[in-house]
Amino acid sequence: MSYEEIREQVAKGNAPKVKELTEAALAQGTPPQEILQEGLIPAMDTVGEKFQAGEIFVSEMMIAARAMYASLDLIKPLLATQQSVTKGKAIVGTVKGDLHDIGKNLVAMLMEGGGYEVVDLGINVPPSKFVDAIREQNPDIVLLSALLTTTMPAMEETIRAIEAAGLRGSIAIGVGGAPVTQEFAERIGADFYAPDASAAVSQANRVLAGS
Ligand code: B12
Repeated sequence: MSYEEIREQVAKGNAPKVKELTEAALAQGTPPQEILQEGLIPAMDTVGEKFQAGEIFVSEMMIAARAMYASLDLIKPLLATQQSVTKGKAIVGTVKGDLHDIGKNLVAMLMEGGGYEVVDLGINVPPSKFVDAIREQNPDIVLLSALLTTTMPAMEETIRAIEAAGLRGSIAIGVGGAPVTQEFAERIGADFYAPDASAAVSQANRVLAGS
């Protein structure tokens, strides 16, 4: 098993092969975190770039994503049990109007792998649902994902709703997704932005450590 092989098979969308390679890697004692970081995430990055360049269609992108999930399904339970003490609780969700969840799921997964307890609210999450979840779950961090320029304003709406509910002080808010930038994050009053899932974990660590 090599990571290159996993990346190639994810990009090709060969779910049974990806599952087989993941099983073999795990049987050899490969850390699940590494399969995610070295195999799945770079594979999906490449697929996204190819799509943007017009080299592949959405259908091929979706088939690649399905292959990625064939591996993620095996890795996820292992990531969650690796850590015995949690660093904190995070709520994640894709904002209102937005149905993209591949990136959000990767962030959720790496946060779990990084020692956080994660509550995933799913896609198309209205501001009121984030507010209710914060009341119920009492998280340390709230992570908002958006993949469309037209749903970026829903991130700001969500932050304003959290403020209006008087809950802003107790949590750190992180934002991300392909169209989101550091500058946008600052403008809407988020605590941090990260360009990818592993940076999301280090930013969460940094913000919670108060540095
Ligand atoms: C897959 C996909 C879809 C799938 C989504 C399936 C799913 N379950 O997610 C489907 C086919 C449903 C879809 C639909 C649409 N899509 Co689409 N889609 C994509 C595509 C090809 C890939 C997105 C993706 O998953 N990338 C891979 C992941 C791993 O990357 P990522 O999401 O960016 O996440 C990473 C980082 O951004 C970051 N991150 C993500 N979230 C967060 C959150 C936090 C807090 C942090 C810190 C970090 C972070 O970490 C992640 C991992 O490293 C992109 C093109 C692209 N190259 O981005 C278009 C794209 C996003 N879609 C687009 C459009 C226009 C649409 C539609 C409107 C199409 C239509 N006309 O119907 C609909 C909208 C539906 C809706 N209401 O949401 C446009 C958006 C244009 C724009 N600027 O707004 C894009 C850019 C394509 C394009 N070039 O035109 N889409």
